[in-house]
Amino acid sequence: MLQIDLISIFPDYLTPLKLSLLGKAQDKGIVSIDIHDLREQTNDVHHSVDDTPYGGGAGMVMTAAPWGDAIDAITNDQELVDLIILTPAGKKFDQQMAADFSKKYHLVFACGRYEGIDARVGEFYSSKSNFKVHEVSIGDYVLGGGEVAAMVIIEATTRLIPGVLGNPDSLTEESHSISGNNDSLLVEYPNYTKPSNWRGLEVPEVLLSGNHGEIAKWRKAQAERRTQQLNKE
Ligand code: JB8
Repeated sequence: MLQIDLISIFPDYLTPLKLSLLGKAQDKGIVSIDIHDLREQTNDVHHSVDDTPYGGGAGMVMTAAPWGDAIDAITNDQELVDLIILTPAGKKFDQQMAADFSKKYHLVFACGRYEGIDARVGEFYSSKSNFKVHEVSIGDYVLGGGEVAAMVIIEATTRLIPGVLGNPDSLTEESHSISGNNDSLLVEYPNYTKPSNWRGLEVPEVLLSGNHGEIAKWRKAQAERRTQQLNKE
């Protein structure tokens, strides 16, 4: 069973993880997802989690202490932990990373806000023998915090775990079109369903032919044409 913990100052923002496919996967005991409020690790009256940056500059930085206490509270020294720190400065998330994460035991997501988390949190856990620290970004744009990025990573990762998806054939089909490198991802062929004529637009005749060899050939050609179109310029 894959254990996933998320730490955030906006735990309610992560509640979609309890719904739908992932909610069912949790009911089935395939994954376990727990959401933690960082402010539970503070003792001061204002439940502070941030302070001004050393060296000056705009904005606030999240202090290390509540992060360390939160991570220590949900992990132990006898297990392997992959700590994922969301940051625009991280390694770009891709399908290969999702496949790698889907084989882990315990994923802990640190969802920062403001200007991010004191760099010593990643440094500290990197030096522990049972931890791997991953600084990850979901793309070249800047979000307000790590919560949405963590949900993207969890959705892409958990759907690769046997039993999470309704139809495992779609995974097998996908795996043929994905290389480790997003640049060479072969995009899908176009899909059609009933009716065969919609607002005067017909479904390509070959798909109605029942000729599975010709259909496979046509789909491959379509996927290659679309991939070339997507990657041009
Ligand atoms: C503060 O764009 B992002 C991202 C942005 C963030 C934080 C984490 C991730 C924390 N801003 O991936």
